[in-house]
Amino acid sequence: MFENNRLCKALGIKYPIFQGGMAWIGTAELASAVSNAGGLGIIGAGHMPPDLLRNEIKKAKAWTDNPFGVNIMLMSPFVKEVMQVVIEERIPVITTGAGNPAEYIPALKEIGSRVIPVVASVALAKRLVRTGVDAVIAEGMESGGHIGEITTMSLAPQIVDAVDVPVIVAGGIADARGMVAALALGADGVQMGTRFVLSEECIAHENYKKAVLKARDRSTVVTGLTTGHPVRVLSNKLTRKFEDMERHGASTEELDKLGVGKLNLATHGGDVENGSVMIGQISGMLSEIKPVKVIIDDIVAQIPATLKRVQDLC
Ligand code: TUI
Repeated sequence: MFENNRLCKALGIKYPIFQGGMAWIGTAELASAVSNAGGLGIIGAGHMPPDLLRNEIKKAKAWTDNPFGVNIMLMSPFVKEVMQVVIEERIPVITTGAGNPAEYIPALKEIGSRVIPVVASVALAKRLVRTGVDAVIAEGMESGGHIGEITTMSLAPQIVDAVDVPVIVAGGIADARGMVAALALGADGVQMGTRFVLSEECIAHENYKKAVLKARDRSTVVTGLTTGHPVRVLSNKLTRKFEDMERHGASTEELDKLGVGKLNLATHGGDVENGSVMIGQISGMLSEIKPVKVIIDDIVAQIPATLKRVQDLC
């Protein structure tokens, strides 16, 4: 399977399955496991200082011989230094999130890295393709963390029609049904975040994983719609406080301040009530923690039956 997939060929991977580059939990442990299982593991640089990122890259290089990527969160205060690290370490695939990476593209292309930004709109996808990106990740608002405004179902085909580079679809995908649906929408591959949180290799605190296991379809909310930084998180004490402050006319600064340090508090501190549990809407479907290899093998194994079901209906 996937022998003729242009994304797999271009990146040297077996399956067109990316692991979302999640801040704090997209570590070398998870990224190397995904790459070893035939997908593309991605270290999430998040707000990491450059030294820490370099350390994660060194670990991942030791733990896998397969290609892996780094996701650069463009709102990070360390973005320039982190770009320098990935260039020095000659990381073959750079994904970006939460902004427009245009100014960094020439330097990354110069060392031969594939640049694959996450986009949440057709306009940004078209603009970035003109600057020479190799593919785009179309991320629907079902995803956890920082999101756009359009659902995967509506965004994916519009981006596929608008650009001539491979499209990876993200947001609401966690099994073969989701993957086949994304491919039907015109995707060349998929990216999953929440599914990989519930893996044995993910280093998230056990309370964080338990919270994801307990989540139902309507357990997440989007905060920050008024500040221009919408973030999908599990509904909890923190989001209720945020909503309360928002209702009482708190300023963007006050609201942004409330979020500082809260992701780490949840992912590592295990405080899933006062911390920020960034997970996607598909968490409601997930009920099992599995090794990364089993997650990927199960999805790939289910693809023929999923396709057959579709065909039998037509
Ligand atoms: O980046 C993400 N998801 C993230 S980043 C993150 S770290 C964080 N921590 C605390 C508070 C806020 C963030 C957590 N989750 N996904 C990729 C993504 N990028 N989704 C949406 C976008 C996006 C949105 C608008 C990309 C570009 C864009 O347009 C920018 C522009 O200038 O046009």
